[in-house]
Amino acid sequence: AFVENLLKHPVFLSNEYTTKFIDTTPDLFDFKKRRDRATKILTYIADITVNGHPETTDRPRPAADVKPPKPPVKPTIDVPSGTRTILDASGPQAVADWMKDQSQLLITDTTMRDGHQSLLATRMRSIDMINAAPAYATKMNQLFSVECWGGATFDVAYRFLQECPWQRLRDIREKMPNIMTQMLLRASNGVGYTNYPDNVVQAFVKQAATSGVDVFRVFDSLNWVENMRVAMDAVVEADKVCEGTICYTGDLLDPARSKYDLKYYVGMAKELEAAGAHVLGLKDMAGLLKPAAATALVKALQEETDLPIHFHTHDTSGAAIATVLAAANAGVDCVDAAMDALSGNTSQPTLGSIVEAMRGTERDTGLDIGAIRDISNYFEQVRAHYAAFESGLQAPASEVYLHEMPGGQFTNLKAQARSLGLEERWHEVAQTYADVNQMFGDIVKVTPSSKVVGDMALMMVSQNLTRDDVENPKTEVVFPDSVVDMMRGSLGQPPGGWPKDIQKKVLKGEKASTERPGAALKPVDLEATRKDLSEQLDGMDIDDEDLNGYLMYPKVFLDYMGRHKTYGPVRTLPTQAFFYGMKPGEEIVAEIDPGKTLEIRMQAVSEVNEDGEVKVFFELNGQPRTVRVMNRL
Ligand code: BTN
Ligand code: 3PY
Ligand code: ZN
Repeated sequence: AFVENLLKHPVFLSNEYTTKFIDTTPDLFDFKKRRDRATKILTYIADITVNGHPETTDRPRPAADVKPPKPPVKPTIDVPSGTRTILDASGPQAVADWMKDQSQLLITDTTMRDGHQSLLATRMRSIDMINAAPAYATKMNQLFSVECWGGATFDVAYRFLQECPWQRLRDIREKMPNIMTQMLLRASNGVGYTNYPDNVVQAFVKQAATSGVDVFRVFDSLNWVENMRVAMDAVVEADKVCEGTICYTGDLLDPARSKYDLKYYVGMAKELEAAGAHVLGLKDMAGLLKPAAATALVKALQEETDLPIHFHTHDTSGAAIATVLAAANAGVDCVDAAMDALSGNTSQPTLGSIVEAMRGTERDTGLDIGAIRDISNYFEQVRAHYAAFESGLQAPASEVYLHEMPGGQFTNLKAQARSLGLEERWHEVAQTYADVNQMFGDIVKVTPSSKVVGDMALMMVSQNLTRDDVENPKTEVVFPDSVVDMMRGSLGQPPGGWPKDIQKKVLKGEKASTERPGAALKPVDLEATRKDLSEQLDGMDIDDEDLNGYLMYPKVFLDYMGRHKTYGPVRTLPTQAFFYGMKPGEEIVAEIDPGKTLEIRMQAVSEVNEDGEVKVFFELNGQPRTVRVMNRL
């Protein structure tokens, strides 16, 4: 074993060693069986081939003849300049000024974040994004930004996709250096579901900026600007674009929903401007903003603030493009859209169709429809691999104006309802979600407040409770923990505060806080946490990305690291192999380091032996390799 270690030691191989090398290189004596990355990846493939992937078992399968997606061809030209060129040369205020000065309708492509979050349960893998990035860089350089990080993608990457979200960001950034990347940040809730201490939010923003985020869309799930300042200040401090964001809810033109009227939104916009936003985000997460309301709202926001406006919506109703065009005609500076193949329904409106609608007008986007088709055709092939995560949603529906569920929550809640046996009662869930909203005082519903409303609605439907039952002081109700927490003030304050009666019933005498939640949370000792984490991981060096991942999601991160030790860099596998393993005779390539590729050929799978083990025979870069795995079925 010693000689083996010596012969493969990089210093030994480099010939740059002295006679002291053996004495000063203790790892030569490290004979613990450390499996190499190739063996780990083969173990993963063997395991999935034999046992299946837990997330795709019992779900619809991709078509039998599905082909690996062919990345869009990128022209052999130098990477042209894009918005990132402006940010790097002149800073975030220059980006904002430029947005206002130019006349094109700017577009953010959301395919790599909200698009798949809203259509495919956030399951798109990094490799499928990174393969599109060079084509974006060369053919889509007129985009304002590419939203490719934040929201639910952070958690899902570690938890379900067995990949590091930071690496995704760095890889996209490297392959698409000229267009600004964009992330969705839930202000003090970071990319999680609860308030974090201020210094954790600050450290997270700093790291995201360092790893490659250019535009931070910062929102609060109750529209409480007080709870956004820490995150916004950190973005400004990092010299990145701070998009202070209003979440739109209700119906601007309905006098019966006067809580969220023009005055309310203009007031919030002014607060965000005063708080240092470079850009004003208008986030219509459920797709409730109707065309006429968009006209009125965009005009008012433009008259009352000096900020460029960036509009985000969802096509759940099928009417989103009408709203986008109304906003564009009213002078909105930038709009969000998803590549055609990942657009529509609960996702963003269709990028190519917006480009065509604007063509030849004063606000022509300048984007190349041929390039859009190439990239969309690629994503169409990508999407075919994620059949297991499709929601089965058949059509847009005006019911969204009743329930007001965010696009990112809709299919999720529907799946949760299914798992509780409430699928046939979905329309009741939708009505109850609306009732809960009114009972809670008509609040903004977006992660995490939307999850709280969803938890309550599912509880009520499954226990056959109506709003009257819940509000009746004589009825005993066991509220979900998330509801108790929200009424306590842990997510902050909604406009006008919580309705007193329901709050009293939920809290059973416990006192609620009206302070900013972060003010009550002790700062985390970052270096002590790093040390503690290192000890939990056998003394591994913990860099700032890992530390911040752990601070957001301690358990999810540790589970990820544990699996990483067993399975290695599985992010490099093609999606088909990742979710379904391989078939005898099949061959794939995985690039585990730049230029270091594994050519993997699956030869055969043995019968199960009496110990329940299966042997899987591979050829790895031409050499035979056998892996044993347990048959767990
Ligand atoms: C520079 O060269 O310093 C900045 C160039 C920026 C070009 C931007 S990218 C989006 C927009 N659309 C265009 O066609 N050009 C600008
Ligand atoms: C998220 O926070 O993940 C959202 O998409 C909210 O719209
Ligand atoms: Zn959204």
